[in-house]
Amino acid sequence: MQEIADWVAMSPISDDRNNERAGTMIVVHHLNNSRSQRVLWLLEELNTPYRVETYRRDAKTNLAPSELRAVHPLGKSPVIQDGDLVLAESGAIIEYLLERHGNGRLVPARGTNEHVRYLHWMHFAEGTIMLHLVARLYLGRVGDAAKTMQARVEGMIGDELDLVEAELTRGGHMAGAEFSAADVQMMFPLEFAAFARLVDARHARLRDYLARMQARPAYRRAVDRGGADAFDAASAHDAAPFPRPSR
Ligand SMILES: N[C@@H](CCC(=O)N[C@@H](CS)C(=O)NCC(=O)O)C(=O)O
Repeated sequence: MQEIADWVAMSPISDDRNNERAGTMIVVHHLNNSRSQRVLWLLEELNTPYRVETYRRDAKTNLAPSELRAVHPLGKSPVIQDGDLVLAESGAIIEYLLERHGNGRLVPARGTNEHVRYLHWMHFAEGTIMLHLVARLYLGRVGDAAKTMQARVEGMIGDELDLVEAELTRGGHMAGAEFSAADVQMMFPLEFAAFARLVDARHARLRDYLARMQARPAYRRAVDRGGADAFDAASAHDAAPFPRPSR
């Protein structure tokens, strides 16, 4: 396992010009049934070439294999490598890839309402709804002692899904009429919520949105590259099972 101090000492700062001269290709360290699906999907939307290194969750613990710790000290997915750069945290990866390979695509113009909404959903995905979905998953394993907290967390998730439902009346995407990287970032928690059966009859637009996103050609190509995904309606039957959070 790589020590954290060694990893910091490596100064993982990419020198773009050197990478381009060396013709290096982005490597996506992809874990099945995970947030790295976001990165594959974004790269497909951008038509940016990349190589996939696949890791499988442990069939019993559902955790990532220890090999991922050799790539990044936290051992989580996604991680990308671009030349000398090693970068974790899906939101940061998305912003980095857009800056380097986006040429302005998939980000609403600065100074517009859409851009503000884009910022909101980009941060909301990991900072709010994913936090509550993971809390619910863990509290579900505690038993009766966690019931009060679980009800509180479920209430917050319900409000958050209602907010997404309302947002979708304003143009059909997370940041207005146009598809953007906020859709890529938000899909994982929304798919996870649907998988946990938290998306219900109140969320008709959200259900339609999930189907529309999963039908995008770039999303389908990402599944082809990364392998069947437990949260994708079309390939879930071929995916390694993911333990469904209980109610
Ligand atoms: N906030 C991080 C979360 C990273 C994360 O927790 N990834 C999960 C997969 S969705 C993981 O690697 N889990 C395996 C494990 O914890 O062993 C991100 O957005 O990249």
